[in-house]
Amino acid sequence: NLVPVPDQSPWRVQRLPESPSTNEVAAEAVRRGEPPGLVVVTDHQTAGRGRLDRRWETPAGVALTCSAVVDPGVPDAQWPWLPLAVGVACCEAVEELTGLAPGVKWPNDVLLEERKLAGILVERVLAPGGHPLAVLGIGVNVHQRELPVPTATSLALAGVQTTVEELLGALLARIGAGLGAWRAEGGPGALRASYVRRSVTLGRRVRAELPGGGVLEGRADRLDEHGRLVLTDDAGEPHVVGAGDVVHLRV
Ligand code: BT5
Repeated sequence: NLVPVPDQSPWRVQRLPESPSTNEVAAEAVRRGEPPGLVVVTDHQTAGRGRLDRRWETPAGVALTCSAVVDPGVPDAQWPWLPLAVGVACCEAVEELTGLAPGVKWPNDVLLEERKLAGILVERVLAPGGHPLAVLGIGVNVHQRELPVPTATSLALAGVQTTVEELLGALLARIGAGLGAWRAEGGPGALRASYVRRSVTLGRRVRAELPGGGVLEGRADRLDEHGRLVLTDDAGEPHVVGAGDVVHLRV
Protein backbone atom coordinates (compact mmCIF):
# COMPACT_ATOMS: atom_id res chain seq x y z
CA ASN A 1 0.00 0.00 0.00
CA LEU A 2 1.81 3.05 -1.24
CA VAL A 3 0.59 6.21 0.44
CA PRO A 4 1.89 9.49 -0.90
CA VAL A 5 4.17 11.08 1.69
CA PRO A 6 3.70 14.80 2.12
CA ASP A 7 6.84 16.85 1.86
CA GLN A 8 8.07 16.92 5.47
CA SER A 9 11.03 19.12 4.77
CA PRO A 10 10.97 22.27 6.86
CA TRP A 11 13.06 24.07 4.25
CA ARG A 12 12.09 26.30 1.33
CA VAL A 13 15.12 26.66 -0.91
CA GLN A 14 15.44 29.78 -3.05
CA ARG A 15 18.26 29.61 -5.58
CA LEU A 16 19.74 32.82 -7.01
CA PRO A 17 22.19 32.74 -9.95
CA GLU A 18 24.04 35.66 -8.38
CA SER A 19 23.79 37.47 -5.06
CA PRO A 20 25.90 39.99 -3.16
CA SER A 21 25.61 38.10 0.16
CA THR A 22 23.12 35.34 0.90
CA ASN A 23 23.15 36.37 4.58
CA GLU A 24 22.03 39.84 3.55
CA VAL A 25 19.25 38.50 1.27
CA ALA A 26 18.02 36.17 4.03
CA ALA A 27 18.18 38.92 6.68
CA GLU A 28 16.15 41.28 4.50
CA ALA A 29 13.56 38.57 3.94
CA VAL A 30 13.29 38.03 7.72
CA ARG A 31 12.83 41.77 8.29
CA ARG A 32 10.01 41.72 5.73
CA GLY A 33 8.27 38.90 7.64
CA GLU A 34 9.52 35.74 5.91
CA PRO A 35 9.07 32.82 8.35
CA PRO A 36 11.86 30.41 9.36
CA GLY A 37 12.74 27.66 6.88
CA LEU A 38 13.90 29.93 4.08
CA VAL A 39 17.23 28.88 2.57
CA VAL A 40 18.95 31.24 0.14
CA VAL A 41 21.56 29.59 -2.11
CA THR A 42 23.61 31.24 -4.78
CA ASP A 43 25.96 30.01 -7.49
CA HIS A 44 27.92 33.25 -7.43
CA GLN A 45 28.29 35.42 -4.34
CA THR A 46 29.84 38.76 -5.21
CA ALA A 47 30.19 40.41 -1.77
CA GLY A 48 30.46 37.50 0.66
CA ARG A 49 31.04 38.53 4.25
CA GLY A 50 33.16 36.94 6.97
CA ARG A 51 33.28 38.10 10.56
CA LEU A 52 34.56 41.58 11.48
CA ASP A 53 34.00 42.99 7.97
CA ARG A 54 36.30 40.45 6.38
CA ARG A 55 35.55 39.03 2.95
CA TRP A 56 34.54 35.52 2.00
CA GLU A 57 35.62 34.82 -1.54
CA THR A 58 34.45 32.22 -4.00
CA PRO A 59 34.53 32.24 -7.78
CA ALA A 60 31.24 31.37 -9.54
CA GLY A 61 29.93 27.82 -9.61
CA VAL A 62 32.50 26.07 -7.42
CA ALA A 63 31.22 26.27 -3.85
CA LEU A 64 28.25 25.84 -1.56
CA THR A 65 27.12 29.30 -0.56
CA CYS A 66 23.93 29.44 1.47
CA SER A 67 22.05 31.03 4.35
CA ALA A 68 19.34 29.17 6.29
CA VAL A 69 16.81 30.98 8.46
CA VAL A 70 15.87 29.18 11.67
CA ASP A 71 13.97 29.87 14.84
CA PRO A 72 16.38 28.16 17.23
CA GLY A 73 13.67 27.67 19.86
CA VAL A 74 16.26 27.72 22.67
CA PRO A 75 16.66 30.28 25.48
CA ASP A 76 18.65 33.40 24.61
CA ALA A 77 21.46 32.32 26.93
CA GLN A 78 22.04 29.29 24.68
CA TRP A 79 22.27 31.26 21.39
CA PRO A 80 26.09 31.45 21.49
CA TRP A 81 26.11 27.68 20.86
CA LEU A 82 24.43 28.17 17.45
CA PRO A 83 27.58 28.84 15.39
CA LEU A 84 29.21 25.85 17.06
CA ALA A 85 26.17 23.69 16.18
CA VAL A 86 26.46 24.75 12.53
CA GLY A 87 30.15 23.84 12.52
CA VAL A 88 29.33 20.37 13.83
CA ALA A 89 26.52 19.95 11.26
CA CYS A 90 28.91 20.93 8.50
CA CYS A 91 31.51 18.36 9.64
CA GLU A 92 28.83 15.67 9.83
CA ALA A 93 27.51 16.45 6.34
CA VAL A 94 30.98 16.33 4.79
CA GLU A 95 31.77 13.08 6.59
CA GLU A 96 28.48 11.48 5.52
CA LEU A 97 29.10 12.27 1.84
CA THR A 98 32.86 11.85 1.53
CA GLY A 99 34.13 9.78 4.45
CA LEU A 100 36.55 12.58 5.36
CA ALA A 101 36.35 13.68 8.99
CA PRO A 102 36.81 17.46 9.23
CA GLY A 103 37.49 19.14 12.55
CA VAL A 104 36.26 22.39 14.08
CA LYS A 105 38.68 25.11 15.03
CA TRP A 106 37.13 27.26 17.75
CA PRO A 107 34.69 28.84 17.34
CA ASN A 108 33.41 27.43 14.08
CA ASP A 109 35.94 27.13 11.26
CA VAL A 110 35.69 23.74 9.58
CA LEU A 111 39.18 22.42 8.86
CA LEU A 112 40.67 19.57 6.89
CA GLU A 113 44.27 18.95 7.90
CA GLU A 114 44.57 22.41 9.47
CA ARG A 115 43.24 24.16 6.36
CA LYS A 116 39.91 25.97 6.19
CA LEU A 117 37.26 24.10 4.24
CA ALA A 118 34.24 26.10 5.36
CA GLY A 119 33.35 29.36 7.06
CA ILE A 120 30.24 30.12 9.08
CA LEU A 121 28.60 33.44 9.90
CA VAL A 122 25.56 33.36 12.20
CA GLU A 123 23.53 36.54 12.59
CA ARG A 124 20.55 37.39 14.79
CA VAL A 125 17.82 39.22 12.90
CA LEU A 126 14.53 40.55 14.27
CA ALA A 127 11.30 39.62 12.49
CA PRO A 128 8.64 42.38 12.28
CA GLY A 129 7.00 41.37 15.59
CA GLY A 130 10.38 41.63 17.34
CA HIS A 131 10.95 37.87 17.50
CA PRO A 132 14.61 36.99 16.86
CA LEU A 133 15.51 34.53 14.10
CA ALA A 134 18.96 33.21 13.26
CA VAL A 135 20.49 33.47 9.79
CA LEU A 136 22.99 30.63 9.44
CA GLY A 137 25.45 31.57 6.68
CA ILE A 138 27.68 28.79 5.39
CA GLY A 139 30.32 28.74 2.69
CA VAL A 140 31.98 25.42 1.80
CA ASN A 141 34.80 25.13 -0.73
CA VAL A 142 33.76 22.27 -3.01
CA HIS A 143 35.31 22.25 -6.50
CA GLN A 144 38.02 24.93 -6.19
CA ARG A 145 41.51 24.05 -7.34
CA GLU A 146 42.84 27.45 -6.32
CA LEU A 147 41.95 29.31 -3.16
CA PRO A 148 42.19 32.94 -2.12
CA VAL A 149 44.45 32.24 0.88
CA PRO A 150 47.12 29.58 1.52
CA THR A 151 45.33 28.51 4.71
CA ALA A 152 42.29 27.29 2.74
CA THR A 153 41.37 24.00 1.12
CA SER A 154 38.48 22.46 -0.82
CA LEU A 155 36.89 19.04 -1.11
CA ALA A 156 38.43 18.73 -4.61
CA LEU A 157 41.91 19.45 -3.24
CA ALA A 158 41.28 16.85 -0.54
CA GLY A 159 40.66 14.36 -3.34
CA VAL A 160 36.93 13.78 -2.92
CA GLN A 161 33.94 14.59 -5.07
CA THR A 162 30.41 15.56 -4.22
CA THR A 163 27.90 17.99 -5.65
CA VAL A 164 26.84 21.28 -4.14
CA GLU A 165 23.21 20.02 -4.14
CA GLU A 166 24.06 16.83 -2.23
CA LEU A 167 26.08 18.80 0.25
CA LEU A 168 23.26 21.30 0.79
CA GLY A 169 20.76 18.48 1.38
CA ALA A 170 23.00 16.73 3.91
CA LEU A 171 23.84 20.00 5.65
CA LEU A 172 20.21 21.07 6.05
CA ALA A 173 19.28 17.62 7.37
CA ARG A 174 22.11 17.77 9.94
CA ILE A 175 21.20 21.31 11.01
CA GLY A 176 17.57 20.26 11.48
CA ALA A 177 18.50 17.13 13.43
CA GLY A 178 20.99 18.98 15.62
CA LEU A 179 18.52 21.72 16.52
CA GLY A 180 15.77 19.16 17.12
CA ALA A 181 17.95 17.16 19.52
CA TRP A 182 19.05 20.34 21.29
CA ARG A 183 15.44 21.48 21.85
CA ALA A 184 14.31 17.99 22.92
CA GLU A 185 17.12 17.77 25.45
CA GLY A 186 16.43 21.30 26.71
CA GLY A 187 20.12 22.17 26.53
CA PRO A 188 23.29 21.86 24.46
CA GLY A 189 24.71 18.79 26.28
CA ALA A 190 24.80 16.42 23.30
CA LEU A 191 25.95 19.26 21.07
CA ARG A 192 28.82 20.01 23.45
CA ALA A 193 29.88 16.34 23.33
CA SER A 194 29.82 16.29 19.49
CA TYR A 195 31.67 19.59 19.34
CA VAL A 196 34.38 18.44 21.75
CA ARG A 197 34.82 15.23 19.74
CA ARG A 198 35.32 17.27 16.54
CA SER A 199 37.41 20.02 18.12
CA VAL A 200 40.96 20.40 16.87
CA THR A 201 41.57 23.32 19.25
CA LEU A 202 40.99 21.84 22.71
CA GLY A 203 44.18 20.56 24.29
CA ARG A 204 46.35 22.63 21.94
CA ARG A 205 48.61 25.55 22.66
CA VAL A 206 46.97 28.55 21.00
CA ARG A 207 47.18 32.27 20.52
CA ALA A 208 43.84 34.06 20.81
CA GLU A 209 43.65 37.38 18.97
CA LEU A 210 40.86 39.30 20.66
CA PRO A 211 38.47 41.68 18.83
CA GLY A 212 39.79 44.66 20.85
CA GLY A 213 43.36 43.99 19.68
CA GLY A 214 44.57 42.07 22.75
CA VAL A 215 46.39 38.77 22.50
CA LEU A 216 46.38 35.81 24.88
CA GLU A 217 48.54 32.73 24.69
CA GLY A 218 48.05 29.47 26.51
CA ARG A 219 46.51 26.02 26.47
CA ALA A 220 42.94 25.70 25.15
CA ASP A 221 41.42 23.75 28.02
CA ARG A 222 37.66 23.60 27.74
CA LEU A 223 34.42 25.34 26.78
CA ASP A 224 32.36 27.14 29.41
CA GLU A 225 28.56 26.90 29.59
CA HIS A 226 28.14 29.47 26.77
CA GLY A 227 30.54 27.72 24.40
CA ARG A 228 33.31 30.23 25.12
CA LEU A 229 36.90 29.01 25.06
CA VAL A 230 38.73 28.80 28.38
CA LEU A 231 42.52 29.24 28.02
CA THR A 232 45.07 28.65 30.74
CA ASP A 233 48.11 30.91 30.45
CA ASP A 234 51.66 29.99 31.43
CA ALA A 235 51.11 31.34 34.95
CA GLY A 236 48.20 28.91 35.32
CA GLU A 237 45.56 31.65 35.13
CA PRO A 238 42.34 30.84 33.26
CA HIS A 239 40.97 33.32 30.67
CA VAL A 240 37.58 33.18 29.00
CA VAL A 241 37.56 34.01 25.28
CA GLY A 242 34.10 34.80 23.88
CA ALA A 243 35.09 36.05 20.41
CA GLY A 244 38.17 36.44 18.30
CA ASP A 245 40.52 34.37 16.18
CA VAL A 246 42.49 31.45 17.41
CA VAL A 247 45.83 30.44 15.95
CA HIS A 248 47.01 26.92 16.68
CA LEU A 249 50.66 26.99 17.77
CA ARG A 250 53.17 24.20 17.46
CA VAL A 251 53.87 22.55 20.80
C1 BT5 B 1 34.13 33.27 8.05
O1 BT5 B 1 34.62 34.49 8.44
O2 BT5 B 1 34.77 32.26 7.95
C2 BT5 B 1 32.63 33.31 7.70
C3 BT5 B 1 32.40 33.09 6.26
C4 BT5 B 1 30.92 32.93 5.99
C5 BT5 B 1 30.63 32.88 4.52
C6 BT5 B 1 29.19 32.58 4.26
S1 BT5 B 1 28.90 32.25 2.59
C7 BT5 B 1 27.20 32.40 2.78
C8 BT5 B 1 26.97 33.54 3.76
N1 BT5 B 1 26.87 34.82 3.10
C9 BT5 B 1 27.86 35.66 3.46
O3 BT5 B 1 28.01 36.83 3.03
N2 BT5 B 1 28.68 35.03 4.33
C10 BT5 B 1 28.21 33.69 4.64
P1 BT5 B 1 36.05 34.70 9.07
O4 BT5 B 1 36.27 33.72 10.16
O5 BT5 B 1 36.10 36.15 9.38
O6 BT5 B 1 37.06 34.34 7.92
C11 BT5 B 1 37.27 35.21 6.83
C12 BT5 B 1 38.68 34.93 6.33
O7 BT5 B 1 38.70 33.64 5.69
C13 BT5 B 1 39.15 35.90 5.27
O8 BT5 B 1 39.74 37.02 5.86
C14 BT5 B 1 40.17 35.07 4.48
O9 BT5 B 1 41.40 35.02 5.15
C15 BT5 B 1 39.60 33.67 4.58
N3 BT5 B 1 38.84 33.28 3.38
C16 BT5 B 1 38.19 34.05 2.49
N4 BT5 B 1 37.59 33.29 1.56
C17 BT5 B 1 37.88 32.00 1.86
C18 BT5 B 1 37.55 30.76 1.28
N5 BT5 B 1 36.78 30.64 0.20
N6 BT5 B 1 38.03 29.64 1.88
C19 BT5 B 1 38.80 29.70 2.99
N7 BT5 B 1 39.14 30.85 3.58
C20 BT5 B 1 38.68 32.00 3.02
